[in-house]
Amino acid sequence: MPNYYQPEIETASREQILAWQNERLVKQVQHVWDNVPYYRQKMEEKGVTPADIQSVADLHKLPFLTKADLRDAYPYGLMGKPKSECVRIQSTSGTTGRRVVAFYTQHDIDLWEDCCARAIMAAGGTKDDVVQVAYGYGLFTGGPGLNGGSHKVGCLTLPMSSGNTERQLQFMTDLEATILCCTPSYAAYLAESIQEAGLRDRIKLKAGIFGAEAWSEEMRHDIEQNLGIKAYDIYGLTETSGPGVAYECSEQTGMHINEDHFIAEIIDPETGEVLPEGSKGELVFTSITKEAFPLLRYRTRDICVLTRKPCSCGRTHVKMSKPMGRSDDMLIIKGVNVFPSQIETVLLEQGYPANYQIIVDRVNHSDTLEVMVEMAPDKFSDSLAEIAEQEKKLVAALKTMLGIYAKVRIVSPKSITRSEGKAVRIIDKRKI
Ligand code: DLL
Repeated sequence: MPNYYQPEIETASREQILAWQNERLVKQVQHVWDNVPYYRQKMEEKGVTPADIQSVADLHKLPFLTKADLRDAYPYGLMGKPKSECVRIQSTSGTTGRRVVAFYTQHDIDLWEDCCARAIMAAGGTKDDVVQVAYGYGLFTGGPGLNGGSHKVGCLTLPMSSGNTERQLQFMTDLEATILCCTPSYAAYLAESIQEAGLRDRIKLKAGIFGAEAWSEEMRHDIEQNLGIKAYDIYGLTETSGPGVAYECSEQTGMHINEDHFIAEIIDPETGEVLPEGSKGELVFTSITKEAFPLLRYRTRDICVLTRKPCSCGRTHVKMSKPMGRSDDMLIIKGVNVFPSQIETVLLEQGYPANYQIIVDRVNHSDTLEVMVEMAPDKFSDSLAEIAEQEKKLVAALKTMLGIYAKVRIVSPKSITRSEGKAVRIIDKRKI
């Protein structure tokens, strides 16, 4: 069984990584120029030809691609290989506009699964593990990606998909799953259900690989405590193949980006200017090995920071911070920028569970912000005065974090709908 910790790649020198990137980028730009008329036209409009791109240092000359381009080119306009050479599509879980559809050749699937296998190895996975994949299967990339990675590592793979919590717990206990893969919100829900069913002693999990949505350090801490595991972050998006673009190692201080497949840049989301290492900005990816959906300079809308500080795990690939929000998820409330992650941090710091909803509305031409959160089990009270006191404390903590007033409503445990996939946390009625 091959070992998917690939030291010659994952701990390669900076010079070696750059050499791979330079060579692959030049090849990829030519491939796109020859096979993707939509992007070729964008290059021509900017007066750029493949001859202008000789190395990563020239990357900034290329035009950006955005989600709007993906929608314009829907469904086949950005395909880099004929349909006859593609074997799979996956699609985003987006709820508005046209779905984003991504294509894969068998080569693309192999590379994608390699990336997921690296993530599983980095979380301590070996062929002796039993991996419960509780991400959705089907069009969503979570299930198929981790499933393929788990096979490559040689783990016994439980392709559960999301939902049916009772069955998840039965398989988790009977088959003694050791690694759980799902969204962090579903992991929190599973932890809650395990507690309620009194199954904690029968759980053999040692690690979880959680991603696909924003989750705070506080939420990580809670999940780790409640399940008795180490919880690793994993990042990716359908447009770049799916999960496994970046993943955490034992240091848990950010996710290593698979730089032999993707070149990452951080840009100013307003001006598009490339920012130096350590700056906070929008993450942009260029895929340098994908054939069927070879996106160049794709703007993710995710806001984060890149760092090349040496990592204790020995991996040399650049690390991205947890996304601090999406530039298009950022709420502007009364003119103030509010990231949902800031609200989550306050709630968890104050000992509330990660079951909350943020409701934004406009009343009499003025924005309103309301945070609904479930009562913490250890703060349970049926005294209205006591609840009002708790709400007052939260209002003050949110004001300190956000700089604006948020109405707080503490509701009874379990009254906010649980999510089996990505959680729906924001209801912005101003858009409705
Ligand atoms: O969510 C792929 C994935 C599946 C990643 C399973 C990890 C695990 P999309 O549905 O296309 O793909 O959504 C991509 O989700 O741009 C981020 O905004 C968000 N996202 C993904 N991973 C993380 C993470 C999958 N670890 C969008 N932390 C991305 C925060 C994440 N946000």
